[in-house]
Amino acid sequence: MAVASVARARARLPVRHTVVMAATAYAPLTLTVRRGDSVEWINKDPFPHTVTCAGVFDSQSIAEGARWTYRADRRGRFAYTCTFHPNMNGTLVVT
Ligand SMILES: [Cu+2]
Repeated sequence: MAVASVARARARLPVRHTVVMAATAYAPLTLTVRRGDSVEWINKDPFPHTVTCAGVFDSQSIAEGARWTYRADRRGRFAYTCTFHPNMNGTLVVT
């Protein structure tokens, strides 16, 4: 009983992180999260963007003012891009 209580107390609740898309850039450029966390991208530009890591995640088009959330269930270092703006790049690190 006592051991189970300690384990529960040490369990970490998932965290929700935010990446802003503005001026055709992701901020922060690199975000490190723990597996199980969520990341929400918010588009503050007046045109659409995507959050795309081939074979891992793809938001499809995120309209002006819209948001997209990814639950980071897979560990690794994921370079992603916007399919509309190939020089718009970011990295999600899931530990
Ligand atoms: Cu874009």
